[in-house]
Amino acid sequence: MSAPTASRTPAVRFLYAGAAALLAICLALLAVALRPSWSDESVSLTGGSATDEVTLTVTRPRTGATGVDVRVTPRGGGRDDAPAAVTVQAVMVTHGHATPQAPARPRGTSGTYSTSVHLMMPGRWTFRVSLDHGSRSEHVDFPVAISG
Ligand SMILES: [Cu+2]
Repeated sequence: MSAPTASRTPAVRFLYAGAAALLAICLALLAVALRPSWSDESVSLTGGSATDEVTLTVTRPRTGATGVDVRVTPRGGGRDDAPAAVTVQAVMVTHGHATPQAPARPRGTSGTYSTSVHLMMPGRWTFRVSLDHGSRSEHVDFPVAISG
């Protein structure tokens, strides 16, 4: 009988306000959690071999064409040891497909190279960076999640 008036008590209003605040926090957290799946933010990963530190940047980690930047830093510190040629290939091992090996062209800054690849589908790709040092060559693999 007294339910309508009881639901207007300050305590109940306080609970509603609390629930609304909690819902707002949940939605905010969900937005943050889901953000990478639709953002075009570039992805950078650093790996390397015994002689080179390699940083790979995928400028647009989505299906389609994306720019790929490679930065090579010889661990010895010597600039003379820069690779003669750098190529990038994206491989989807589980599906058995791969992009052609794309030669990366040197850019203005020493040790930086750029190219682009075309990714046919979303999923987990491996970006294989090959460094040709003439007498020896090395590969560094970077796993990158690509969204649709
Ligand atoms: Cu695939």
